[in-house]
Parts: sequence; structure tokens; C-alpha cells
Amino acid sequence: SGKVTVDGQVVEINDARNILEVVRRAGIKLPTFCYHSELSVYGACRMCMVEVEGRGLVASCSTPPADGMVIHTSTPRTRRLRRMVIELLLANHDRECTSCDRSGSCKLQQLARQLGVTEVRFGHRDRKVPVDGTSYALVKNPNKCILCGDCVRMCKEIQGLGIWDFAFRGAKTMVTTAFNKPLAEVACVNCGQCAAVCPTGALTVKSEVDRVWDAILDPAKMVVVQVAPAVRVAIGEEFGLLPGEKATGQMVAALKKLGFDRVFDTLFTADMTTIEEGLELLGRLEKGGRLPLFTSCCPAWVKYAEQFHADLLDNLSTCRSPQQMFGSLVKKHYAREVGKQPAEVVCVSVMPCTAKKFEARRPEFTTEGVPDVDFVLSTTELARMIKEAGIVFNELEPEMFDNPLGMGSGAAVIYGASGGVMESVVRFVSTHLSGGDGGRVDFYPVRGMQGIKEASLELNGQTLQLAVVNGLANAEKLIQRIKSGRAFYHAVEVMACPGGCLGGGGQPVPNNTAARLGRMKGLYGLDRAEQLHNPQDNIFVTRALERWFGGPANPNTHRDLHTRYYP
Ligand code: HC0
Ligand code: SF4
Repeated sequence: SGKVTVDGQVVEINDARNILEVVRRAGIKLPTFCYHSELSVYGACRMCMVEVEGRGLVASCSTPPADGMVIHTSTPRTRRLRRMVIELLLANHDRECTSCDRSGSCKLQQLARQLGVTEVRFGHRDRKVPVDGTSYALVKNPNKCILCGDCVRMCKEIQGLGIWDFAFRGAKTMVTTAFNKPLAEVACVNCGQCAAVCPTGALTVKSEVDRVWDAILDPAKMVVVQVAPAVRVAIGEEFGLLPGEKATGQMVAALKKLGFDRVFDTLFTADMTTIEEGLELLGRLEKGGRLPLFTSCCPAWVKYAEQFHADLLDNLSTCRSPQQMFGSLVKKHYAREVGKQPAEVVCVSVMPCTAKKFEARRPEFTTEGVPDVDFVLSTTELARMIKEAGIVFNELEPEMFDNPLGMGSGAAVIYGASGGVMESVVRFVSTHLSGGDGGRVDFYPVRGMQGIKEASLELNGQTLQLAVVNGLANAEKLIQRIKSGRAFYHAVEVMACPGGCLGGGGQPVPNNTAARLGRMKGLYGLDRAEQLHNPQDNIFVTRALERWFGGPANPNTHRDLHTRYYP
């Protein structure tokens, strides 16, 4: 506690951990590359330097405030230093900005402008290191890396993986995988959180935009698109809306304008997942099956479990993710209903997620040799297509999803937030067992940004222990507790991304805690506004289950909607 003076203004220290936070309270936003409140402090970029009377220049992110400190944030020295840092970075940087994936959202570009850097006084070092495009999800371009280490700390601290680290020395220093192996050959789970914090174009999402344009323009193909829950509360950010502001209707209208033949909703199969997974849980409780039941809709978590916890694979729900259930329905059933072969229908997904690009390529998810989901676009890629087509998003009249695969309940909307899958299953099993009408059930203990959440549920005279985790480092903590016998749960939801899919690696940047909170609020708001709050009230889903499979949870649904895992 105590007080400091920031540019002549007295500010309370309170719980501020460093000078940067105190300065922020004085209404001054210091530029940073390597500072993220949810990661450890690295203090490498030197952008946040301030002058402290009696101490001289200090890095504000890694210096704790002390009572009586007199801080100056904008002096000739700090200004000169910040410009110098930017110039040095630019001298070492592949400056093909105009054609860069992050042009317009690059922090290096933004800060160079903000700080008035109009020329670089140092010679340009043009070192071309090969670009790694081996991954289905991400592209690594070391020529654009500024060595801030954000990706390194993200992967290590939040995901517990440590795929990235610094290698080599001096001018050759770069961030890469162990032994500099191609990204497709290491244990990367494709969550894309590294790309979400990368300030430049060094780590970007692999684009499938051109292949989708080709499909749309191919007269022989019927192109069907599904949109994930978390996209609708984030795509607006690309068009000036706030995180969480609903843009569903405009998004649907834009997709129709782009030329998709059918615009459907992943909410449809999220409801289907809840029913199949809810019945799976009830079945395991009744017959003494493997517990806890782990959710399986996050492909980053599935790959993590396959790589590191093969002994838990029988605990994972056998349900395919909503994305893959959707692809399977389209290729195996919907195509036939509209008189087409699976190969004549192209199924595109729009996802907040980069790991979904990998999931769609898994060999088990095919029908008659063609992938169930042909292409996966991130939220940002869809925004790019809309911009490329010159569609004025904000002036679009809202439109509705097509049917029959365009209808979802509020329980499906909240899938996009950490805790949402668990809450949906809770809604389903409680009303299923009580034979209730499925009115609104709010299950607050599993909501929110917290990394590990626990709850219990009274069901049929039994108390179920539930846990929800986001971030794979948190998942690992929980698994260790379970394996050592320190904890027991009946069901566990795991999502790799902090906050759940709403914080996925394919969402618009800034993809920070504030944006995630906004999107989360948006999703729960949409649930409240929905007419249905329970998957079993979605008659389009229950009818489809009847018509195509003869009802839920039987050998037919197991063939098309479930899967197995590979250690
Ligand atoms: Fe998610 Fe999903 S909720 S993983 O985060 O389960 O990507 O939004 O689409 O598949 O529905 C992502 C989001 C989905 C799936 C759904 C699930
Ligand atoms: Fe993808 Fe969601 Fe998993 Fe993140 S939490 S990797 S967005 S499925």
C-alpha cells in the first residue's frame, strides 16, 4: 500500500504488482510487447521503461511500486528509448507488411505509428529463415518474430506444454520447437493460444479462405456452412462492435451473401451432443462404467489426452464433437435427403478454434473417402472473406439460419464458454430424470473465467461431483489430483483455451481477458434470450435423431456420431 506520483498525479498503490499497473490507473497506457497480466513477467521488450526519481530508467512491468515514488512516463529519455527499441526491432524484421496476415492488427506496426517512428536509422538485416507450414492449424514465420517470448510463456504456463522455446544464440536467436522440428511432428495440440498472444505475424492461423472461395464458385458443389457458438459474439469485433455484442443475424446474412448454399448452426449438433453425452453419463452411472466421464469436444484436449494420458482414454466421452457430428450428419444423411452424393456437398465450419482445423483432418472423420468437414475457417478468416467481398457488415439486415440444421437451444449457445458443456449436460440429465418440462435451469457454479471450478449436483438421491477446467495446465493439475486419489469426480469438462472456445486461437485480436469476459457475458445473454433452454426441447434435433437413427444413444448413433481415441 501507499501512494506514488505518476506524472504529477497521486495514485494509490493498493494491490498493484508493478509500476505498469499503477501507471495504468493514472489513465496512461504504456506500450508493451511482452507484458500480459495472466502470464509471468519477462521484462524483455523494454517498451514500458519509465523514469523514477532517484533511480533513473526502470522497466515498469518488473519493478514493484514503493510508497513515495515519483514516476515520469513521458520524458525525452523514455521517448527516445522507446523509438529506438522499435527501430531496432524493425531493422531485424521482415517488413513485408502490406501482404502480412497481421497487417492492421500487428502490434509492432501499431506502436511504430503510435510512437511516431517514420524512419529506421539502422541497416535492414534480411535473413530469410524457412517458414514452417507443416501444421494444419498454424504457420510459423521466424522472420517476423521479435523474440518477446509471449508464445513461449503462454504455451508453458497456461497449457503446460512448452512447445516453444528460445534456441541458438546472438543474432541467430529464434523461438522454435525442440530440435527445431516441424510443428506437425511435435506434441503441439493446435490450440493456437501462441498465435493469440503473438504481437506480429510470426505465428498465424493457417488460412483456408482460398479453398472455400473455390468451393463456393464451383457450380457442381453444394456448399453448406456451420457456425460455432462462440463466433457470433466475436465476429462483430472485426467490424467495430464490442466483444460480446450479438451479431448472429448479420453474420448469417453475410454468409448468404458470400454464396453459401445453406447456412446452418453448430448449435444443432451441440444439442445432439448434450443428449448423447448426457445419456452416456447416465449409462455409466447406472452400469458402473468408467468415471469420471471427460468431455471430448475440444480437439486440443483430446490430442493432449492421447499423447500424455493414454490410460484415461476410456474415460473420454465417445461422442464426436459438435463440429464432427455436424459433418457426419451432412455427409451421411442430409446429402442423401437432398439427393446428393457425399462428394457433391462441401461442408465448411466457422470456428473460434484453430485445433478444429486439425480435428477435421483426422482420418476417422470421413464418409465414403471424403472428409465430413472439408474446410474450417476461423472467425477472423470469415471476417476477412466478408471484407474481401466488400460486404458492409454493419448495414446488413439480420437473417435467420436455414433449417432443419439451423436450430439450437440456449444450452447449446453456452457451449462456447468454459462450463457450458457441463451446464448443458446438467440441464439435460436433471430434466430427463425428473421428466420435467425442461424449463430454465441456471447452474452458476460452473460459470466464469476461473481455471478450475467444482460443483455438486443432486440427482436421483445421489450427489454427483463435477469439475470444469480450462487451460491444459489446469487440466493436468486436476488429473494429478484424480490419479493420486485426492479428488473424485463423476464428470469433468476440459477446454484448452482460457475461458473456453470464446477465447479460441482463431478469434479476433486483441483476444485478451477483457475481450473474453465480454464474449462470455454475450453468450449467457443469448441463452437468456433464447426460447429454449434445454436440448430435449429442440424438436428439430429430437426429430433428426428419430428419423436418421431411430432415437438417441443406440448402435446407429454410435456408428455415425461417436468415435474412438488413439494412444
Ligand atoms: Fe467450441 Fe464446440 S463449443 S468446441 O469451443 O463442444 O470451436 O464455439 O463449435 O465442435 O458446439 C469451438 C465453440 C464449438 C464444437 C460446439 C463443442
Ligand atoms: Fe478449440 Fe475450444 Fe479447445 Fe480452444 S477450447 S482448442 S477453441 S475447442
